[in-house]
Amino acid sequence: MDELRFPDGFTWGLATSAYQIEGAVDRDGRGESVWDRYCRTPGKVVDGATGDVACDHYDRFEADVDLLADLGAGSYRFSVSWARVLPTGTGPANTRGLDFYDRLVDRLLEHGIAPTVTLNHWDLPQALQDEGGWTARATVERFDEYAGVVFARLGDRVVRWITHNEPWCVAFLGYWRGVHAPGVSGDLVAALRAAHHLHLSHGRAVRTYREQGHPGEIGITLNLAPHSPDSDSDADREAVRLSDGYFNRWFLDPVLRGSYPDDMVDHFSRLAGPLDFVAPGDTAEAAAGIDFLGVNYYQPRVVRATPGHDLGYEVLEGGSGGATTSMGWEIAPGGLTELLIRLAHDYPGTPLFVTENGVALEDRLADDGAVHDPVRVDFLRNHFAAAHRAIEAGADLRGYFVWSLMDNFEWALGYRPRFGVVYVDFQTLRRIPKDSAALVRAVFTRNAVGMDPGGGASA
Ligand code: IFM
Repeated sequence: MDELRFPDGFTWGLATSAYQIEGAVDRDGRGESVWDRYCRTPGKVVDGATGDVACDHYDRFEADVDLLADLGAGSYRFSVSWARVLPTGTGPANTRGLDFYDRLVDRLLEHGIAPTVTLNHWDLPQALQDEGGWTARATVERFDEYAGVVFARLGDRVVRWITHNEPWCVAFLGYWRGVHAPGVSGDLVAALRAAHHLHLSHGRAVRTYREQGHPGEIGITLNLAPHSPDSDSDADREAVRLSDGYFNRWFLDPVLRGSYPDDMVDHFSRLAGPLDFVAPGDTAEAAAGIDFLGVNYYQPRVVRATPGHDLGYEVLEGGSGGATTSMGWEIAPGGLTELLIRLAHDYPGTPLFVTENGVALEDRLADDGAVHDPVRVDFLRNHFAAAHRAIEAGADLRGYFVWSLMDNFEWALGYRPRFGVVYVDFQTLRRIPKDSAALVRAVFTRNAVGMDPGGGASA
């Protein structure tokens, strides 16, 4: 077979997030976010990079929407900056901040591109962090307030909402490992508390959305990964159970089943003490009934039992030793098929979207003025095909968003990893579509991916 056709109505799109592309951090009344503060903390971000300018999308959004249209995107996934809308995280809305997203939504719709909007892609207002951030239960109310303001302004036109992006990263990288904002290190209880408040706030925001009565749909995006043991030993298989519980089930179960997994409650209670921040009824609220689950897939996790490690196991860098990206992530399209089939099996009845998938490479502007990224072309084609295999196996996959529309601020790694299908020259901010942009255009416009190995960017 040399062409894989996707179901009619399948959604194809590209994704970004506010702090990674907007810049304009001090414009039109925007408040400080935890990432502004983290970037200014010496030693936290490679090269001391910040999102102050990023891709200057705030001033260039019209041309960026033209680019999306040129790529044939049916939808665009972007996030709203909480600190633009509520500069201190609460109180009166900043109209000028909301106006920006209003213009962006209208511009997308003029081009026939459906807006998919994430409310929390990590940039919590710093004023709320000063009150404890996601470890404070009051932040649940603040998120619900923020969500309600944004729904009220954009809800008539946004077709798809995502409450949180990758709460695992917010909770465990931000409040335990300290490698993301707000940079809290060594406190597992804080991370578990943060995760719980993210779940609860998700449920509250879903309820608010329903109460406001908008026409679109709402879900959450989780970063998920299939797992395998490094060896057949009982210890490595046990490590897989724990790592899957920590990375996948701790986030899937509350929002889709209304409870935390028993084995992981035992495990975390042994490591961190009683989970007394979980009040009766909380997990039922978290499972507010979503319309879809967003899945961000980048690589599988290969796990080895490691006595003495703080979790009792470690995840092997580079996975099983195959090809890797410039960030050292294993390239494994089969993992996407496995993950989607597992979700369809373990959490039946939930429509799925791949809300992020992509690859960081060291792209360069060539002498011919183009950016040739054959590894990304192959990567995307093989992952699209992997998604197609999952659909054939019964997964209810409704859409696929490529990360990312353009090179951008890759958090603590600064601007070195390039994920875009559009190259950004960070000196001039010029956008140059890479070869992979041609593949994306061909696949998006034909709703099919060609698997002819010599086919390059052909659909
Ligand atoms: O850039 C990030 C994005 O913000 C969240 N998901 C993973 C991407 C690549 O690391």
